[in-house]
Amino acid sequence: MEAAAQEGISVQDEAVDKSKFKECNQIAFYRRQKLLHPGKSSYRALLDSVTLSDDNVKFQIIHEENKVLLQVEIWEIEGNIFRLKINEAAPLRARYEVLDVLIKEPATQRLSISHKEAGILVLKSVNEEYKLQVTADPFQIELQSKNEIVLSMNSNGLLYFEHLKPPPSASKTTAENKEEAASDSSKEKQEDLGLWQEKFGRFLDIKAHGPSSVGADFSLHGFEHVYGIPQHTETLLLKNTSDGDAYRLYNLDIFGHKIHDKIGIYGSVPFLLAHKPNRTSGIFWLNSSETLVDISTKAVAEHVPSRSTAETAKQRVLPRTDVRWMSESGIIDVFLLMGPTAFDVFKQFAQLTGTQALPPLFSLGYHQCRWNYEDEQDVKAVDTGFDEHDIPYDVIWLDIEHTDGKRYFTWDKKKFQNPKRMQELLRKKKRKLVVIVDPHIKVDPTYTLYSQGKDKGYFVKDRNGQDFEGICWPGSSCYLDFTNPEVRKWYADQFAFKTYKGSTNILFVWNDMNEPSVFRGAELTMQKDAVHYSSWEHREVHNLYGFYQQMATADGLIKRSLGKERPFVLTRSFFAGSQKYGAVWTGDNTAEWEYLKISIPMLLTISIAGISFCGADVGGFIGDPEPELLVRWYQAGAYQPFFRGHSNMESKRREPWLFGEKNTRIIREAISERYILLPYLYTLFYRAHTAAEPVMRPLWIEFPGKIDTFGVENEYMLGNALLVHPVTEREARTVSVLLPGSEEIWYDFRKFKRMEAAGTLKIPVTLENIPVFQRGGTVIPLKTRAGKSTEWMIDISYELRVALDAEGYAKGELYLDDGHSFQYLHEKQFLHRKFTFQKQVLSSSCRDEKGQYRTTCIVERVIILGLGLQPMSVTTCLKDEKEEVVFTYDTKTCALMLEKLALSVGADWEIHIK
Ligand code: NBV
Repeated sequence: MEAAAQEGISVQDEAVDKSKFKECNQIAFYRRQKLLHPGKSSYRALLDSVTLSDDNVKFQIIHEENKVLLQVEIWEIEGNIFRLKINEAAPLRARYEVLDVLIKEPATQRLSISHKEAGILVLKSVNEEYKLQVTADPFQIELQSKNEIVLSMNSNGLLYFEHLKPPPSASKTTAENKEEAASDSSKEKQEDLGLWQEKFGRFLDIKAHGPSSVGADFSLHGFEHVYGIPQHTETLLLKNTSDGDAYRLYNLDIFGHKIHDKIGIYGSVPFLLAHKPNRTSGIFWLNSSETLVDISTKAVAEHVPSRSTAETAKQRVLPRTDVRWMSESGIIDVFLLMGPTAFDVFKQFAQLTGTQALPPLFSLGYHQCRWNYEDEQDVKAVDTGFDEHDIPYDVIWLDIEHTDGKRYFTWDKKKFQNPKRMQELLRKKKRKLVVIVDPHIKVDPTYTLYSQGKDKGYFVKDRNGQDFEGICWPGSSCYLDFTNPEVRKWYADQFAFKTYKGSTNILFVWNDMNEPSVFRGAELTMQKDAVHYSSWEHREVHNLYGFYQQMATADGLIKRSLGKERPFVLTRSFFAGSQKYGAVWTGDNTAEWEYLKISIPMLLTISIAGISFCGADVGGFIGDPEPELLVRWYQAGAYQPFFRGHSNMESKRREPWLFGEKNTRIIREAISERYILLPYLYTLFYRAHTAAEPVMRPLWIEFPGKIDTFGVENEYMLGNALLVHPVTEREARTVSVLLPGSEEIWYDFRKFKRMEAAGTLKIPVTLENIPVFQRGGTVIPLKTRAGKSTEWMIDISYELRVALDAEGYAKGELYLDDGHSFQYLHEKQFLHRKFTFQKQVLSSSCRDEKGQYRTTCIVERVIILGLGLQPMSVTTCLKDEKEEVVFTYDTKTCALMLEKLALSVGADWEIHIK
């Protein structure tokens, strides 16, 4: 921290101060929007203006008081998605529209007019399943699926649109201006509304273009469970905000953030999911400026239309959730994802923003991080420590101190005299290195990145057109403008091996501080009146800053390998679509039990917002975990997508072997379990990559009809087959586990025992491990043992864990490829196998004929759980060859164990049980 210390920076003291961050009522656009109360909307649709094209439907709406016209456009997008855009019909200047988040211009379908009568326009979708009813006065849109109202917009009359105006001085006569200046009360009022400028403590935000806030309300009919809109330290189920703060989506670096808070931290995805037993829907509010979301669920009497003339219309009381989105600027661009299942909603969101990038296999291993591993010797010692203690690990990380004075892309020459030698050592051990690359650039004319960035005009500007300078780790810093495609290209080129001296192809990257974090800035971030590429103010793009940095970094890693290798980039700040570029983590958590507990709903929320590759710092970043907490955290992390131990500079050393023999053993076992599970995890990532299925899922996704699962956040499903219940209480002797679904059969994943019944069970626990259950009806591919790292495990044989359902049936799959290149994509170098158990036969067949990857690996062990009777014989059949197999059958657990098999992973074979 020396450079920062020289500058007198102590962010660790500075940031915990809550007064540095705004409460909702300190946000001017929020106060302004809140002046509009639910009621009759002032907007009226001009249905005479309707035009219908192959692409969309357009019409205008007018505000009855200010008479400003807004243009409404509605699209139907293939796959049950509707898009609604509202912008000024004739804005004073162009308003910002988010770029680069949608992977392509969505393919549209032609909406047609179903009928039009006075004041009502009804549009129908191509397949006639959906109807969109536009009511003119007040303007309102209702979306129905087969006569069921699913969603409506502006039914609470909260559509809000601040049209752009000339600054007061330009629009008013001098006399008017003088009069205003003379009136203190009017001046105060102006400041309070924060129209042209807004104060927060000593900070002043000058709004060159004046107020430009937008907002709208949506009602979700019949829904009382809503999820999503990360990132907050909050519960999985979104809470009612009626008597408190709204959920804030504004990327901020809040060191020591507290738990159960709706303030935005680090990343935002403005995507909300609503679920009821027969339907899941989603709302994606595509806006990258500061956004607030109010949520209110209530029971309302709804009118049920009569199905026949004989039947009279009824009233019934139904839940309804109202969601009010408020953004500081931009336009209204919202996607309504109609599901109807949760998996459909995930696909629809991925159709818009992309799927999870397929991670290189090593990155699913265990990562060892610390601020900081001091020098080459330290790295070597930690690396050796893992081998000495027989603990698998894949990656060691270097934090900011590895650089020459926080000049990223450089090395501290004293501590890291020969970075290539260090990497060669790691390479020999089949391990990788990740280094941190922050977005701030030290103001130092001798630093190439700075001088080039300056000369080329690549930094974000302040409102006066000078390079914006803020304080961060290196002291005075400039911030690269990643919203500029040319800057991104140049930045990506910095990762070329010949440019980034001392880097090799085992070096991967970590983007931190990219909210962006600006010490001493308002709310510790960049001021909103800073100016980006194409003259857009920072307020428009704030939530996209980290997204763009990760995009450029991932691109750089791909480019340096000439397009051959998959990148790995971890980012702290993110937005919708960040899944395309790598992984995210939840930032600076604390080494306390409550933070372990909240990490589960936080990761679930990020996962269902499209970003499967997520994790929380194992052990808790700030402070020192007691050994029991650390052990429990490893056990939880081993079953979460991104698995990294990390600790703060002021925390004590925390390598897994520093807590006594017993704890070392238990941690070793937890990490080894993770490595054994990798074939399953990698297959899940392939499904996330190809079919947008979240790797880590809330129970309700797998059990959409079971209301008792809707609020569960202390356990989760890993894929469809494993239920994981981390232990998050000190000295726990039992945990209460919900095994959902009355028809389901669950098996203890380690003891093979079939659980007596589904429902809530008290499960005894010891420190040894956490409860994990396999769902009947599934087959999980595993490795038969762990190795020193993923690369050491390529040839290790497989085990199939077959768990039978009530019908004696099970199925599962295995995906594999070289684990690092793009050949799976371009040269079909992958293998996708399918396993089915039915009528006492386990068969292995090809799931995707396109795959051409060859492996010599074998399935060595098969364990079948829940086999009612001891078999007389077991035979393997490979082509025409039949072979009797020796087996053991445990009458207590009803588990059949087949060992010493040699069934080729890539071949079709069967195992017959008689
Ligand atoms: O680079 C230092 C840390 C890093 O270890 C941590 O993971 C980040 O979340 N970084 C924040 C900056 C300083 C935090 C006080």
